[in-house]
Amino acid sequence: MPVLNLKKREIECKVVYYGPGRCGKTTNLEYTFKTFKKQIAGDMVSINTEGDRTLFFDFLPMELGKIKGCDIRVQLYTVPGQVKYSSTRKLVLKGVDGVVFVADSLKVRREKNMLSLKDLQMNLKEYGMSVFKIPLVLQYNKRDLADEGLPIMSIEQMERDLNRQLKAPSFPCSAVTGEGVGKTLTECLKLTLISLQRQFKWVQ
Ligand SMILES: Nc1nc2c(ncn2[C@@H]2O[C@H](COP(=O)(O)OP(=O)(O)OP(=O)(O)O)[C@@H](O)[C@H]2O)c(=O)[nH]1
Ligand SMILES: [Mg+2]
Repeated sequence: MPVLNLKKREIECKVVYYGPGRCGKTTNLEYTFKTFKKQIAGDMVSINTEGDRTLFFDFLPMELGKIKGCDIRVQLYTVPGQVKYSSTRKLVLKGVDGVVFVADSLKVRREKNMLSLKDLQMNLKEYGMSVFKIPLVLQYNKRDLADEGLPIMSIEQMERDLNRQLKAPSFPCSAVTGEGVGKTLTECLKLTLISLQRQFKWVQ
């Protein structure tokens, strides 16, 4: 749910990076933090990590300018992808306005991608939301691993596995090189803001 503060003329919304463990959610946020300085409104905060594993969440605040005289603030979050942190994932998803689903292109992660998407669908459902209706973008991450000779899935296969019914915008990406990171986020923000404008169409 976006939060509207009419007194301060501010709209605050939340975008969550979801996906299986080690798919690259935190790396997306780190790249965004390094690269999109103009829109970043504070430090990136990682709450409770163990090595490069997220145990709670990462957080990055952004400011996107104004719509109808209201400042638009977006908070980016990542969930912990490891299966055992199911309740934390659900908690982080609370009040979400837009989702980037990060899938791992490695062939060995195929099943994990599909399970995580199912998990997203279930958690949204428990908050009365639908994966088919929420602003959603899919990211096929780690495309660079093909250059290292590692077996990755084709885009067609990932589309079949994850996007046949959703028909969400999807982007090939490498969160380490940054290729596709900005495009993914921009599309998700665009969809989120369109949905926000619909919800706040009465704001003068
Ligand atoms: N080659 C390559 N490695 C990547 C890419 N994205 C992430 N990684 C690596 O994959 C590992 C896991 O990345 P994270 O960003 O920590 O993954 P995560 O999705 O946040 O994982 P959890 O916090 O456990 O849910 C790290 O070693 C990253 O450097 C990518 O696009 N290409
Ligand atoms: Mg992480």
